[in-house]
Amino acid sequence: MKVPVVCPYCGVGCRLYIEQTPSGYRLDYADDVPGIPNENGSLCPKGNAVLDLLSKDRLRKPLKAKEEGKFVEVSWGEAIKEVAERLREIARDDPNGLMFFGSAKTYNEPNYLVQKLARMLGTNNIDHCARLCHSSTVAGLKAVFGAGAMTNTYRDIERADVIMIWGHNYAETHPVGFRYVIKAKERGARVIVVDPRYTRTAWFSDIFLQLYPGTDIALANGLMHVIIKHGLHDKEFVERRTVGFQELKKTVEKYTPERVEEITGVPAELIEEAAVTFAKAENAVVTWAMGLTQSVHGYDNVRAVATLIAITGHIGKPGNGASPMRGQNNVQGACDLGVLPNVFPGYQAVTDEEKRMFFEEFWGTELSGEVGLTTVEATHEALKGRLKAYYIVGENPVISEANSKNAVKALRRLEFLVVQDIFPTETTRLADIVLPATSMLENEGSLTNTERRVQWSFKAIEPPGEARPDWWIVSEVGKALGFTGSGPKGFNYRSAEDVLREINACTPQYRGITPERLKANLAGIHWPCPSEDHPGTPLLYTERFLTPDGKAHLAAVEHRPPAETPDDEYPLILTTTRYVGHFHTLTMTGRSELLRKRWREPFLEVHPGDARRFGLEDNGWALIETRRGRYAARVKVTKAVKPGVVAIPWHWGANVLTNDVLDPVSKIPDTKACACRVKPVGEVEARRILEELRAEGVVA
Ligand SMILES: Nc1nc2c(c(=O)[nH]1)N[C@H]1C(S)=C(S)[C@@H](COP(=O)(O)OP(=O)(O)OC[C@H]3O[C@@H](n4cnc5c(=O)[nH]c(N)nc54)[C@H](O)[C@@H]3O)O[C@H]1N2
Ligand SMILES: Nc1nc2c(c(=O)[nH]1)N[C@H]1C(S)=C(S)[C@@H](COP(=O)(O)OP(=O)(O)OC[C@H]3O[C@@H](n4cnc5c(=O)[nH]c(N)nc54)[C@H](O)[C@@H]3O)O[C@H]1N2
Ligand code: SF4
Ligand SMILES: [Mo]
Repeated sequence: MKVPVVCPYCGVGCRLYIEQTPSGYRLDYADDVPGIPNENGSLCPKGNAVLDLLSKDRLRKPLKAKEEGKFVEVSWGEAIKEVAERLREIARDDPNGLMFFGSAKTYNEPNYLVQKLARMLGTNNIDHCARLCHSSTVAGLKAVFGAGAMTNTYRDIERADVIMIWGHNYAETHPVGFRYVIKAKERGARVIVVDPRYTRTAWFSDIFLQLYPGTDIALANGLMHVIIKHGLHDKEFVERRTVGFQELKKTVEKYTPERVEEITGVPAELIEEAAVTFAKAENAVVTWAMGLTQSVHGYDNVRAVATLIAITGHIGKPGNGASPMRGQNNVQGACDLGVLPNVFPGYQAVTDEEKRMFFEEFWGTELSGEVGLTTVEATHEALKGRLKAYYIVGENPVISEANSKNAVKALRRLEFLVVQDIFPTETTRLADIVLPATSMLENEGSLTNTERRVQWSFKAIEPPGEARPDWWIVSEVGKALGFTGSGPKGFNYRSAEDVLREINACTPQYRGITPERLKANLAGIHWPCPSEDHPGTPLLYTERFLTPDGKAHLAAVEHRPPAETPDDEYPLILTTTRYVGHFHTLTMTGRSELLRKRWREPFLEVHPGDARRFGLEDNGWALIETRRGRYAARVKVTKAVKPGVVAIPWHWGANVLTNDVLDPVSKIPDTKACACRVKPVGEVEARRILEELRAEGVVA
């Protein structure tokens, strides 16, 4: 029997089938399900390698540390009891001594349960990797449009006449979704790419705006300057559906193409051409990702781009929209279900008395109205000794957090660390208790892709050893903590379906998205879906925005330099990127022999002029240093990067270099621009440096 699952990697949310045969599990393409993002069945290299997750070194039994990194196997009963006792002890003293991490790598149901557990224990200290990712989108879009999600679907991208791709290496990071860009191009659509690197996505561009990292606001303002100067904004839309135009006009007046060229390095004529092309398009979509969001100005970056979309009226109708491409396969769902320090499920603010009273009644306990800590703030607090314990579900901050040496120090300072994962990782190594979870292919549940499409994924594979579903583990901890009330007042669940029914009852956007409906419809349902007879909402804002007055709030924001700019000591800008064949911290793709062979190691991309200046040779080794650390990598001399900029994929541990300075609103760290210096180093020395970092436990 072919079992339908959803790919456990990225936010495109491709479907595939897994079939058990006498010779083992087999992957098959879901080319017979109309309406899904990969209708023709296609998958990318990671999707094609999902069966490698059955790798032999999976976590199979709960583990208890004797000393750092040395574990003994324990029973589930013993592990759960210990976790509950330690959490209870700390919570009794001060619930805000605890920090919880949900996971964009597991289903909606366990995510709902982790935040419920944190909140029932009395703290809103709960967050997840969205903080390092699209937190500036969530905050920035909320300010402009009233809500933080993608406004349209992939089909709208296919229908667009102009697609602007901003700080998003779409072809490598959402490869199957990129098919919609190619289809649009085949129809004659024009593609504008904004990136400091000539990426695989830029190969497909008609207009390429190669800006310096961290200068996005200047560019967006320059585009708006040209549009307003030529009167190409959508006057009727601006009048009827937005507020703040006069102030915006005044602010962008200063951003002449010539001045913007000076700041961004993008030729003035190209700024003119891009602005006119975008504004004149009948239908246009802007997609964006980490190049825009991971900045100390991330919140303002997103507001500037959202404002550009609003003044041209490219929103709220088919073939148009604001498309932040969500990264992890269920990061949208984890945000929707309140794995954030400021909101309950459904983005209901913890500071809103009425919402809090609803959840107090629903869960039957008193709740905190104080906004909790975000991920990187938690690191800073833990370093000061103000946090006592972390419960981490499905994250690997030792490799993924900016300035990772700090993250490791913080984890080592804790009194108690529990990590729930499917593989041993650099983070489980520091844990007191490790809880073995089943992979998403080995249990069932709902998850939400970047288009707000909620899909059900079925259990296709038998889990290894004693690994258990994430929802089961969290509910066992909940019960052991004494939350044994009936219904929503406790953690007595028999299945993921039970949990989804509780989500239906307290999350307005998911009210009509029941397990029965999802199981019967493999293409899923787009939230908001307010009732069981509602078809779901693929396109947002057709009539009004979700701001209190229903209008888009245009943002007039000024360009400011990045947190760190090059100087004599650190003369280059370092940015961090991804490869199509690897996922994040390599815990999953690193176990696929095929992917590992094809994408063997990270390459530092350096412009030929900079290579000459700093004595680097193609395929030789470089030592890269920043104010936070040093790292070694092979060199790729290429004109793909702008002079003055070097780029490296972070999968293997480049976060020893990056800057953990935060955007003041969204609290995202600036992982896309910091100052660095480079020099040649011999292979033996390079490998020694990497070995040293590995021994410290900060690189993969
Ligand atoms: N293969 C693969 N796919 C993935 C992932 C993965 O790890 N591997 N991760 C998933 C996740 S969680 C996410 S969030 C997405 C991320 O998807 P993307 O955001 O597309 O990935 P990145 O390569 O991190 O960054 C995108 C681009 O930003 C550019 N950039 C750097 N600095 C700037 C800047 O200052 N301004 C602008 N405009 N651009 C800049 C970089 O050159 C890079 O090409 O991918 C998802 N898909
Ligand atoms: N320098 C730099 N740093 C970055 C970025 C960047 O562009 N540059 N990007 C940032 C972004 S966008 C993101 S999203 C973060 C990602 O940061 P993380 O979320 O920390 O990275 P992952 O490697 O995806 O970690 C997910 C963990 O979940 C585990 N896992 C997988 N499936 C399951 C499951 O079903 N259950 C459980 N319990 N565990 C599971 C995996 O083995 C893995 O250890 O990194 C951020 N860090
Ligand atoms: S595009 Fe994303 S969801 Fe689709 S197969 Fe690749 S990793 Fe999986
Ligand atoms: Mo992400």
